Amino acid sequence: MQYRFSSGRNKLRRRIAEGVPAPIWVRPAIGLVVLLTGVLLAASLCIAGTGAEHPIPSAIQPESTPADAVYHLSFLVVSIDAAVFVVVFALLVYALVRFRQRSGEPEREPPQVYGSTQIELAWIVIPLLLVIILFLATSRVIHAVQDARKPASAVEVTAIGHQYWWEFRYPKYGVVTANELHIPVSTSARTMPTFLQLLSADTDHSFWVPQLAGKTDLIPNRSNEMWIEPHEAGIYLGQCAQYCGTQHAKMLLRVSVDTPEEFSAWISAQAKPVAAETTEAAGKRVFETTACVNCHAIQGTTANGRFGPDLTHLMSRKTIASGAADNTAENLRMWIQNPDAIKPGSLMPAMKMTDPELDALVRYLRTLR
Ligand code: HEC
Ligand SMILES: [Cu+2]
Repeated sequence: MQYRFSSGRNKLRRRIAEGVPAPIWVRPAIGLVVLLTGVLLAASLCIAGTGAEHPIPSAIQPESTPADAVYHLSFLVVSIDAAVFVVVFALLVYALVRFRQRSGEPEREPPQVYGSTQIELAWIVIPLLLVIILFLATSRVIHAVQDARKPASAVEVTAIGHQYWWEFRYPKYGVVTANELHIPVSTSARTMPTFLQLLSADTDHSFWVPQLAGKTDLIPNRSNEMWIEPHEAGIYLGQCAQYCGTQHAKMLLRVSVDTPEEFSAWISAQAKPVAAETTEAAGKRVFETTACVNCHAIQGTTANGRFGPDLTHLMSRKTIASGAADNTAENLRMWIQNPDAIKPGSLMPAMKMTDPELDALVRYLRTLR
């Protein structure tokens, strides 16, 4: 044999080369390293992207009342689970190391323990106590979230899930809008929670804005309720969390939490119909003489379709097609020419218009502020 290993570090390689099996800890150690790498990688993915520039909605950064209660509860559950994990694994490792078979020792069974009252009691009573703690903490949060009373100052919104977009109605104010929900911030000086009634026009959807609250489904022929009470003004992103068809993934939600002043300004602007006069009469004519009016409403015109989003204040929205594209002239044009170019499988048909018609139409839509 020509193997020449100098240092003790090469003991393992020499043993392998000589056909001596590797020590028994090698495989578990490799497994552990792989597992740890996986866990760290997953954790880094969760943390990455929470920067201000590309906000990824994160349930571990709650900014609203039901969401923070859920977060604190999950923190408690995870801490108890982690403590159990550490204790069980420490005992396991201790037993493995302390009572392992040593070379040279005769092979014999370790002493067997039967019917130890102490041990039996310990592993019945401790888990029982833990389960009772978890049960009480969970039911307290469920009660606080589900049985909250609606104060007189609450804002009421009806959210209706449609295949691939959201309709928001403010019955008290006579406002109908789509995809971008505006609600006021709620401070201790001025409590203004928002109570949502959740309905569906077609199939199951789920309203989920992780930083504001847990998920609640929108189910056909059923009315669900949820409420949110955000403490920080800002934009919160979310999305439909229940598979509802081809474009479920592009059924995004954008919640703008406004100061009370911004909110009332927004509401009164939304409640206004469009002006009767328009500088874009040609585009308006195209809109009113095409099937657009069967699916879309524009308050103050003859268009009163409800199958698609209300377009009265289209330009007050940052995005179109439920967050699928920014609300720019080019995207609007592309959308009307061929919605599938932005959102394949969306329920708006391509309208087959000529270029001049399209241009006029987009110019008209851009006046809907
Ligand atoms: C068969 C019904 C139907 C017709 C006809 C129709 N649309 Fe739509 N439209 C929809 C639906 C449904 C959506 C929502 C699509 C989505 O987000 O998945 C939509 C979305 C839109 C949007 C984006 C609105 C937003 O806030 O996201 C615009 C703009 C629009 N349509 C303009 C038009 C114009 C202009 C016409 C006529 C040339 C037209 N639509 C014809 C059903 C229709
Ligand atoms: Cu959906």
